[in-house]
Amino acid sequence: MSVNLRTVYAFAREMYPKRVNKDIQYGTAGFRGKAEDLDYVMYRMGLLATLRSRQTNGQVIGVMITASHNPEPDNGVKLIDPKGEMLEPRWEKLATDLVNVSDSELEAHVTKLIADENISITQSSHVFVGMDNRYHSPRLLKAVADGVIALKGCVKEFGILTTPMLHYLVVCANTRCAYGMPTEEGYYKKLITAFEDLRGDTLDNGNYKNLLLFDGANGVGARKMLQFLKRMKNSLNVNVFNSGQGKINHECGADYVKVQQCAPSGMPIAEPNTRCVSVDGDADRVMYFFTDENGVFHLLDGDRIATLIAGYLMDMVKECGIELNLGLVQTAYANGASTNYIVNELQIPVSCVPTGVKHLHHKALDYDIGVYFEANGHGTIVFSEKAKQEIKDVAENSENNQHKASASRFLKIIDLINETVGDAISDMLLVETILQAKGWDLKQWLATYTDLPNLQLKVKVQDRNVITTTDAERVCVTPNGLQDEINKVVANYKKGRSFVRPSGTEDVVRVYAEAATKDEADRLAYEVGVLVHKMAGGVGPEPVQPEKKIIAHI
Ligand code: 16G
Ligand code: MG
Repeated sequence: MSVNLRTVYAFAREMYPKRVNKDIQYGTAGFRGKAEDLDYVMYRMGLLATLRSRQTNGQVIGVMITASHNPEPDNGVKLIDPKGEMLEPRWEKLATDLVNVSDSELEAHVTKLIADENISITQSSHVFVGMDNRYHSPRLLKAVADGVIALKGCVKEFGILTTPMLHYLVVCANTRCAYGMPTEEGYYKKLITAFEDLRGDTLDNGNYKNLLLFDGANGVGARKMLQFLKRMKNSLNVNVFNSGQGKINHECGADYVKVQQCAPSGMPIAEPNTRCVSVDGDADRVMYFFTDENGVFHLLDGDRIATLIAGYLMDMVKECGIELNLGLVQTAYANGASTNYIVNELQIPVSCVPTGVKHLHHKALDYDIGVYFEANGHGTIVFSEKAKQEIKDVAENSENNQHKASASRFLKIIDLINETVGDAISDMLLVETILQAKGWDLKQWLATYTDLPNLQLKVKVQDRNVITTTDAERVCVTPNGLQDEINKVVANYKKGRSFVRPSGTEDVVRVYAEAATKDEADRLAYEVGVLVHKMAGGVGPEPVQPEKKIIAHI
């Protein structure tokens, strides 16, 4: 097979010209921006995915078109590596370079990339493409597909998918179906079978009631939840809201609920204490919440979900009569109270890593059972082959009937989990399973520990990269002296903790602060915000004093 690279240039010039001169960067969430500026980016990511597939001996690479929790006019693209992981960092850099060359340099650039990476152009290549339900996604999907075709690669379009579904499909295809069938039906079947087996016939249990209000963020999560319900035997009573009539993520979805600390629009006022759940626009984040009888809103975020799951899996390991090393991975954003609870009450080891799914996922692989969650609701659990094998052995061969039964249940739990990446629907089905098993309502879950009050601020600076950090972003290295000043301020607050880091998705520096009371957390965030503004080249006004009402931003 020969590939005429002139078609690469011809397509670019005729159909996907680069009209944007500003350089862009493949960040933690791939490329994101206004949809009308992204056609050339998509086309070039089609090229890159094809080359990555060839470089990995023809394994399937995923390309997801979504801007996740961003507003409707935005879109974006993320590449998925063969094992279902985020694109390797070295290739992120290649993606950035490829997107920023001019149209006339493109052909030569691709030729050089092929030579540098030693890519065999005769190697077959496979690219799976999925998209969210934004109205511009189909146009952008076509651009990705044309990129693949320009390099004579093989493209399979799956249409509208959640991001985690595409991760699942990539892994299934690359493991020759060992992880499941590489089809949308295969995905539903795997999760629903496990969930319904675990759920049994008695749906209500203790304070656990079989009713859930689901906020689909007007995104793909809503559509796919409805597909789940069509295929389920009434095992979970879900009322779906924000199912696509409104704008994606507009006053709804997991990010809105977390940042605004309030219930989304588009949902009825439910009976007090009704269990509610929100997912984000591409359904890879999940948040639980409820409003109590006094009208007070309560959020159960990624930290809570992580503690619930880790505690439950720890018990399951014991019930199987085996020993496995289970650990939890968090970021600096995890509430200090959740970390205390995990370490001191649950006695589970915790690691802290920099923000971004790839860091959490990678660290979680160090454990036999690695639970990872960001406070924003993105997370999952990964099991080592050893863990799976030991549980399977007990399920098949143990002479202790209790161990055997627990291990069989454990295997179903593993099937219910989308190990490839955080999956809002799979996580939700797991939380439902655990709450049902414990007979808990959300109040009981909330009572496990009390969050420390906290606040996040963003500070605009000339160049956010002047802030560099170490120790999983908890310590600021530059500008010189900033960390010392932060330490001095933090020392004045009971249970005070604060850190600053440059955002990977926005042109701002983020400030996080927590302390014993809400007022103190607000004041600490403000004081650290002012330090950043002063010492890191702040532009625009200083952060506003808490007395003048700070609005929380994440
Ligand atoms: C991206 C990351 C998410 C992280 C967030 C932080 C992935 C797939 N997503 O959405 O994990 O929490 O960025 O944003 O890695 P920030 O750098 O702007 O704070
Ligand atoms: Mg998302």
